[in-house]
Amino acid sequence: MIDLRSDTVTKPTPGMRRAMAEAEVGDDVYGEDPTVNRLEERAAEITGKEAALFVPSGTMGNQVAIAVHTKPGQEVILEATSHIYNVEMATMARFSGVQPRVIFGERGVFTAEEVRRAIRPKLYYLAQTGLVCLENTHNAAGGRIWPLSIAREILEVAHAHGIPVHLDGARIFNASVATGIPVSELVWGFDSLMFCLSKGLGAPVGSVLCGSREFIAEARRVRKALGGGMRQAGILAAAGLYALEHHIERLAEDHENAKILAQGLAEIPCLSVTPPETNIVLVEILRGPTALELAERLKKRGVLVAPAGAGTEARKLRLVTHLDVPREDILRTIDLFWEELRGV
Ligand code: TLP
Repeated sequence: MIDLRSDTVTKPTPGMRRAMAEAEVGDDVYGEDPTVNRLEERAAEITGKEAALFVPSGTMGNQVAIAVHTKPGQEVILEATSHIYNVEMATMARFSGVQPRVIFGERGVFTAEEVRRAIRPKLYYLAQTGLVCLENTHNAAGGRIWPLSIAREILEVAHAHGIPVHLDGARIFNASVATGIPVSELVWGFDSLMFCLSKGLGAPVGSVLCGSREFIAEARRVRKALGGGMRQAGILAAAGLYALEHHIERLAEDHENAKILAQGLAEIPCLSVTPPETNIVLVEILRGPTALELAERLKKRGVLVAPAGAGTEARKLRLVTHLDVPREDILRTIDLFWEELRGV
């Protein structure tokens, strides 16, 4: 099977498995797992933040950040198609008692002026803005890179109002490799960020939350309260450390493959393809089969793709390139699309 549903499907490489098997471990709830400690130190170093915390998933990283930054009854400003708002099961309401205040961005990106307008005036009878969240790269916008200058303007506006800003940086390494801008620069000024080890970086499990020492100390408490205190987690952290050492630069191959895939599919008359900036290709099916039907047909031919958006009539597919999809599989996928859609 050629699995293009997500970069979350990557399996640990032999080298990564060896690193996991050989990891030195201890009880991380006591702070005694040397490999987890090393991963957290390395993550802090790469992102230029004071401290970091290994968490089981991106969702937990984001939600712990929201819980630490906000108070119940506040609002969180974020984009309408962001992962935190759209795909995290209203967890901010469930666990933090806050409500989203959504801005409809232009392909996932909103402006500092829109943020300024969405910030609530300091009136005692209004919900107060507790946090602003951005997402880089923006998943639903097809792996779009947040323009750094706009991010910096938003940081300035939010901070001028005393409001912290969290970055869902699940794929921040894709943004860094694609732009050549170091991660520490892309996340500069953010009060916290989460990045995923288990997406394009290829680790089996885990994300890292980064921020100030004080923020991470509190995040550690919230992670434990949510059931995210892990014990001999060094086995997983070893995979993360391996990924940070061996799998960052190679993301460029995924980006190149995404471009080739997008160019190939764009030649099929019934498809409209958004040119990818990183490793996510969004394809709209202009006529013929629905996304679900085409995905089913491709599955029978050995290619897995994900219908994007809800509903049986949805007409968008998402294809994500990653470490387990070599160039020949990309070319084969284009051929199979042609075979299914010729004459449509
Ligand atoms: N994204 C997954 C699905 O949930 C859609 C995927 O296949 O892309 N932030 C962003 C931007 C994400 O894309 C994801 C996962 C998360 C957070 C959550 O990470 P996990 O799945 O580890 O909780």
